[in-house]
Amino acid sequence: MSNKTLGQRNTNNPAVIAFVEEQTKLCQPDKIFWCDGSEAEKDALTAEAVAKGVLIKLNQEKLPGCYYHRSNSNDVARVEQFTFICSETREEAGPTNNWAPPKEMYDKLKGMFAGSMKGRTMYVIPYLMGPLGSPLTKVGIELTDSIYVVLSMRVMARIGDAAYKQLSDSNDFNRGIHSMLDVNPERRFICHFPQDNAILSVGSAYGGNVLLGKKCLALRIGSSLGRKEGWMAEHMLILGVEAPNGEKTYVAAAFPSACGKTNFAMLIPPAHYKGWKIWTVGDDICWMKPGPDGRLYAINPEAGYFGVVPGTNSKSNPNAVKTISRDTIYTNVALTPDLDVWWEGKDGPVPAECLDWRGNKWTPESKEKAAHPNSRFAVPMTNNPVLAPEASDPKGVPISAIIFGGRRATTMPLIFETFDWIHGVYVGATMGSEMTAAAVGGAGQVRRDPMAMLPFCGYDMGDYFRHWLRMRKIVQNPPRIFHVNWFRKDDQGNFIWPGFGENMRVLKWIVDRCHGRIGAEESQLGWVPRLQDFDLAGLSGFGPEQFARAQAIKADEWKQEVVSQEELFISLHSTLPKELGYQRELLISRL
Ligand code: GTP
Ligand code: SPV
Ligand code: MN
Repeated sequence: MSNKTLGQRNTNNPAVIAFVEEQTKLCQPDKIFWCDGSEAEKDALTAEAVAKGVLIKLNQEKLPGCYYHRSNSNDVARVEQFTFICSETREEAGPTNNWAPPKEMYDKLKGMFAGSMKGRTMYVIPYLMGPLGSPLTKVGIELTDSIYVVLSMRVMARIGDAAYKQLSDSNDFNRGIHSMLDVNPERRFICHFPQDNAILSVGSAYGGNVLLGKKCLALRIGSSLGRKEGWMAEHMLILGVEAPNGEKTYVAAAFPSACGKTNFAMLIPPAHYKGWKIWTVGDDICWMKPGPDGRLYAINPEAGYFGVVPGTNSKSNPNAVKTISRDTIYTNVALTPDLDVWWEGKDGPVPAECLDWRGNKWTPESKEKAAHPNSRFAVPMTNNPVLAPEASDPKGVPISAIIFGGRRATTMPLIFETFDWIHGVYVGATMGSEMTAAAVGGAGQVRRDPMAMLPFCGYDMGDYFRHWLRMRKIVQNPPRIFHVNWFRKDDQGNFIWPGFGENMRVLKWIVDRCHGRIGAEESQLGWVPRLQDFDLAGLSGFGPEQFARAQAIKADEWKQEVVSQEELFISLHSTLPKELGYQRELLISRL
C-alpha cells in the first residue's frame, strides 16, 4: 500500500461510519486516521511516535525492532477504584464492582470527551478478539488519541481489514472510546456498559486501562456476553502438553495478575523430561465454549503478550527472553546509556548507571527500583519459540484440566485436585492471593480473588459462580479442576518450591490424573499426589521431606482460611449459589 492511502477511511460499514462521525463531533480531533494494520502503517506511526518522543528507538543491533516507552509516573497500572460496570442496575454489577447509573456516567464522560481531541489525531482501530472466522471471535472498534495505544493494539490484537471482513455489514461490534485527556488521576475512569457493548476510558495511557480489547472487552464485557450466550471468558493462560508419544493435553490456568500465567504458559521442562514439550496457546485470557463432542474448547482471543518484565531471565523463562529480543515495546523498564533495556532480575551484570523508569539517573546504590515492578513488554505471540500452531485455530483446543492458583505464603499446598466440578467451582470461588503491583494499591495483602476474576468480572459475582455451575450441565465431559500454589514460604521467608520450569512436575501429575493413569490420596482439601507418583528426580534440596512441607495442611491456618472465605460469602450472600455454602460446610466437617 502506498503512503498516500494511509489513514484513509477503509470501510463502508454504515454503523462504523456513523459511530466515528458521532464521536468526531464530540471529541473534535484535528485529524482522523483509519488504521488498516499494514506494515507501511506500522512504519509510519512508529516513526511519528519516535519523532514525538512517545517512543525511544532502542539499540537496533541488540534489540531489532524494539522501542522504549515511559508512561506518566502517576499512570503505571490498572486502577480498580476508577473502574466501573455501568449496568442498568447496581444489582447486575454486584457488590464486588464499582457501579454508577449508565446515564449519569455517559453524561459525565461525554463532558470529559467534549473537545478532548482538539489538536490531536483520532485513530480508528478495527480489531478482532479471536482468530478470523472463529464462532467465538468478537469485533471491536477502538477510537483513541494515543499513538502508543495504536502501536500496542496492533501487537495485542488482530487489527485492520480482517476485522471489517469478520464484521461485514453488521452493527454488532464493541464500541470503545479512549482519550488520555491530561493523564490526570483525578479524571481517570474506565467504564463498561454491558447492555450497549460499549467501553469509555479516559485519563490513562497504560495497559489494561486503555488497550480496550484486553481486560475491558475480552474479560469484563466478554464475561457478561458469555453468560448470555453460553460460554466463558476467563483470566487464564492456555497451554498444550505434548508427551513423547505425541499425546497432546490442553490445560487452562487462572492465576491472579502477576502470579505466573505468562511464565507457566511458556515453561521449559527439566532436562530429564525427554520428548516432553509445552506449547503456549495463550498467556492471559481464555474464551471457552462447549464443543460438539461435549468437551470445553478454548481460544486465546489475543495476538500478543503484555507481560511482566522484572524477573524475566534465562533461568526463569528462557522462552520469554527469546520472545522479547525483537519487535517489542518495553514500557517502564530502565534504559542504559547504549540504548539497551535493564530490569531487576535480568541476565548479566547490573549496569553501573542507567535511567530508571521515571527517567532519573539510577546507580546500583540507588534505593528505588530501576524498572517499575509492573513494567511490561508488548510483543507479538508469533515471536514465541513455543507458540502452539493451534493458537490461531478457529475451533480452539479441548481443555482437559482447569487449574486455579494464588500467591500464598502460607496455608495452600503445592497441589491438590478437587473432588468434582462443584467442589472445583468452590475452590476457584474462594481463591485468595497476595496483591501485586499489577493494580494500584494494597500490594502484599491477601484478598479473595475468585477465579482470578475479581477485577475483571463484568457482572454480579454470585451470578458468575452460578454460570460456572450451569456450564457443568452443558458440558458433558468437563475438565478436571486443580489448585496449585508456587509461592508457599518456609519459616525463613524463602519459597519452598523451586517453581518455573520445575512446575512441569506438577503439570505431569495433573496430566496423568486427566488420563486416569494414576491414583491419588484423599485429603481434607481434595485428591493429593501419592509420593510414588510425584516426580522428585534430580531436584536438588527438595526431597520427600520438603514435599511434605509443601503439601502440609495445617489446622490453625485452615481455621483462619475458612473464616476469611466466609467474609467473601457474606458480602455476596444475596446471590451466592447455595451449593457453595454446602461445599463450605463439607470442607469444615472434613477439617
Ligand atoms: P498478568 O500479566 O499480570 O496477568 O500476570 P501473569 O499471571 O502472567 O504473571 P507472570 O507470569 O508475568 O509472573 C509474574 C511474577 O511471578 C514474576 O515476578 C515471576 O518471576 C513470578 N513467578 C512466575 N512463576 C513463578 C514460580 O513458579 N515461582 C515463583 N516463586 N515465582 C514465579
Ligand atoms: C493484569 O493486570 O492482569 C494484566 C496487565 O494482564 S493489564 O493489561 O495492565 O491489566
Ligand atoms: Mn492479566
